[in-house]
Amino acid sequence: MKHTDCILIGAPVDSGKRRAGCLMGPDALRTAGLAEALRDLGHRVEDLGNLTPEPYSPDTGEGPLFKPNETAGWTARLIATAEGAMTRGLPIFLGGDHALSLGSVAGVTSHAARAGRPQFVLWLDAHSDFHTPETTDSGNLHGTPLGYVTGRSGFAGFPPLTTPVQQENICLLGLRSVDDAERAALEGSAIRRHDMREIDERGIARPLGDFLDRVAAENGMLHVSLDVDFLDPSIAPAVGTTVPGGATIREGHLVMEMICDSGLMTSLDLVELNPFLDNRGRTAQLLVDLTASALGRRVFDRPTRAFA
Ligand code: Z70
Ligand code: MN
Ligand code: MN
Ligand code: MN
Repeated sequence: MKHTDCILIGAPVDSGKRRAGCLMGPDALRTAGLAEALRDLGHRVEDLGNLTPEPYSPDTGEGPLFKPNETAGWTARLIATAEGAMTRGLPIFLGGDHALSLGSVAGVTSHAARAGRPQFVLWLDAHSDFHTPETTDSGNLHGTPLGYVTGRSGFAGFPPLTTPVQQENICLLGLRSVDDAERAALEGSAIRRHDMREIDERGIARPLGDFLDRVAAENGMLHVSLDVDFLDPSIAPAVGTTVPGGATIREGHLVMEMICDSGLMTSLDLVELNPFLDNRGRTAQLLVDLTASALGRRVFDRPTRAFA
């Protein structure tokens, strides 16, 4: 097993939606033993502590968007931090809500462009998060990161995007809540998308395996963005937007084990954990266990692989 330099980056972003609590996410993940779990697997772990947003003008509360200026400040800080961390190891962004991915994904993609490699993104989420500030009904910017990083218009006031992620390099897995405007935009896009019906019919390993094969064939960098609501709320209750019918513990671990076996992951987000809503820390603990699976924890030393 290859040893990795893991860089933990606390990103207590809570401006992406109205219900507060994700700001406690990074410390809940630390309390659940994330660094220790990774060190036990033989990895080096450095914890940068918690970031703050770059200075921003106070949000007035006017207009349809919730806290756009604060989120833009976070985006600027996260782009710079992600670019720097990518030169030193594998950054793990400890959220924070999914608005943090405007910055984490834009930053790692800018690094990949400089390295001359294509950036791929695996989005594990009940939602497609493909809104723009012009299409969102809720005004919640955690529903917009994939709109921003693919270069959709409407993000005035946000850092200009240096390198958009190519639509065909994005794979959405776990979808079961997509708004009308997002569905229309996705259907006109080359983004790969797999809803829970497809996962029920085909299993989760085949769509994921096909995507990982493409990343490998193109020598791509792979960013994995894990939203807690990818998982079923019965096993991961600590999330503001619970959507029934999510991934099981076994599907979650299988996804992470396949990612590990591929050797392709270059950065990771753990987002939308709201410890205020957790049940004795079980959601935070599950995220730690899933991260350990993505970085080499397994039942047997030699992996078994049912799907060739
Ligand atoms: C909805 C919106 C969302 C995460 C909820 C929900 C977006 N599409 N994203 N939870 N992670 O408000 O735009
Ligand atoms: Mn999300
Ligand atoms: Mn979600
Ligand atoms: Mn909406």
